[in-house]
Amino acid sequence: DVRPIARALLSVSDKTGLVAFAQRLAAKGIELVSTGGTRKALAEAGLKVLDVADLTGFPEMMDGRVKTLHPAVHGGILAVRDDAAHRASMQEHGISPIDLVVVNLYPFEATVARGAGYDDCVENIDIGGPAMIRAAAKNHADVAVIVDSSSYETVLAEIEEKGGTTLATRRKLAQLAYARTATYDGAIASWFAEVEAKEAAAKEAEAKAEEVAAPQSRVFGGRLAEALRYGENPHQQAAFYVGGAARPGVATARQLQGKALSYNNLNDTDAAFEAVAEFDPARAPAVVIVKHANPCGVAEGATLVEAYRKALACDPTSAFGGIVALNRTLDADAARAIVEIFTEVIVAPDATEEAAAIVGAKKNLRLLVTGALPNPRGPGLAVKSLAGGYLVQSRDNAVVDDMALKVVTKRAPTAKELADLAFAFRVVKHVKSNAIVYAKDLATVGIGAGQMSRVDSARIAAHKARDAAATAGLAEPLTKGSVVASDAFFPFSDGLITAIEAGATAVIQPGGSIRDNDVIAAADEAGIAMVFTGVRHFRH
Ligand code: 93A
Repeated sequence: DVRPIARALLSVSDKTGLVAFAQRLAAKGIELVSTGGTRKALAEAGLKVLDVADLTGFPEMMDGRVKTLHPAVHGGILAVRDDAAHRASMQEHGISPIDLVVVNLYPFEATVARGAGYDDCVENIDIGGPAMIRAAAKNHADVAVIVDSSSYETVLAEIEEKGGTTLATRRKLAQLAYARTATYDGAIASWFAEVEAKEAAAKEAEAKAEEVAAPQSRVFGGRLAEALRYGENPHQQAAFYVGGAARPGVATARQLQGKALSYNNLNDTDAAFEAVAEFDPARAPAVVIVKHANPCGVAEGATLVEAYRKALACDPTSAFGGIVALNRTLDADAARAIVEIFTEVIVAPDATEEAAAIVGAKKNLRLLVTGALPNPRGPGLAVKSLAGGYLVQSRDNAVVDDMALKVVTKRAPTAKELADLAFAFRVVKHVKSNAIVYAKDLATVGIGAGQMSRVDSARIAAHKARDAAATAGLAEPLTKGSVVASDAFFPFSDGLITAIEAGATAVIQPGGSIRDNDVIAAADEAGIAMVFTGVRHFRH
């Protein structure tokens, strides 16, 4: 039952061990036939090898989809050698027997595994290869089939020792062959199922998102930008709609890297970028770090990296896992500093190639570029839903530089205090009410947000500043010698007194309380300077 081998057909995608194997076949006087790439590899190694096209009289065609699918190939594999009628057919049609088929398939599984696109996966479904493998395995009585380079040695050994392959070996090879084509087709079927499941899930998410946001889009227009995985909490459905006047920011940003943004990421990134847009990039580089939609550090600096370090120093504990917004093109120095701690999102008008590469080393960190900064004075609508309806208002586009500041105390602020006061008031606009912001040297040093009582916000901000000082190993709290901003008037002097106790030397606030006189008297008594803006910055 030893079958000699006169001709071998080799057609392999994985060319591991191919040349050495073919050399030993050729040494036994076996004629080699190959498809394009395999033939090229063998010819380059100096082997004499026929082209399948020489057998079929057809060139490879249709991007290689049809190369071996021809009677000259399949007749040569399938013909039963001791059947006279089969031999007559070969004779009649000029078909020569193929005694060894060596085929490994287009790398479908690897193509799917590397996340290739749909068309790429489809193109890697091998048709001619499995056809030859199954044909040769069927005709194992006469033909040997190899589907994996791990079988090369066994077959060579038999050829070299016995002058051909034994039936036992050919049966074993046939078994391996069908196992391989079964696994291969299994992988293809699984892939189709996976594609279908993914499409169904995406459709379902989109439908849910449509349902959630349909009333909103009816009222405000806009188009569905993205069905989000969930809302503020995992049990809430959510969608991101964009529309209305184009304003550079989250809605127009290009995401250069990182996984998809969540509902909370989008909300926080918007808050951070709107806040940093208050800082004119022509004046100085500025950085805002946001956590839960509130700034936890804001600073201007001589460079972006300096601004970032100053902003981070305000509340390094809260900055962990935060959103960092910059008012200028992200540069390499700033990028290096930002990636030192865990950050969720970086958003900037642009990023240098080097900076993008540094951020690129952190796979999950998202980098968004917006192309521009929005105009803080620009118009726009702010929308809030309530049970059974919506509240709509024009956005808060008041800017401290446009306000007529009124000194109400005996002492007027110094130039340095005045710069810090304007800075603090710029920040306080972006802090949830009640908002208290301590600032020094154009950096926040304490931020109190979202308290029901203003005096609590003043206390919390001072308390956080003490913590930050302790972390940094400083003897004095950072609020010492700072200025303080309040988003709305102090209704009583207690809030102001708390700020004075924390070390503030100047105050900026809207004014307008019926007890303004008490508050002014408390300021004068402490010798601190106070200015009224006449403009309130509530944000709830
Ligand atoms: O596109 S195919 O399904 N059509 C064919 O007729 C065919 N014949 C062999 N793929 C076909 N093959 C496959 O080409 C083999 O299974 C092997 O994986 C590959 C080898 O091509 P090359 O020799 O050009 O590298």
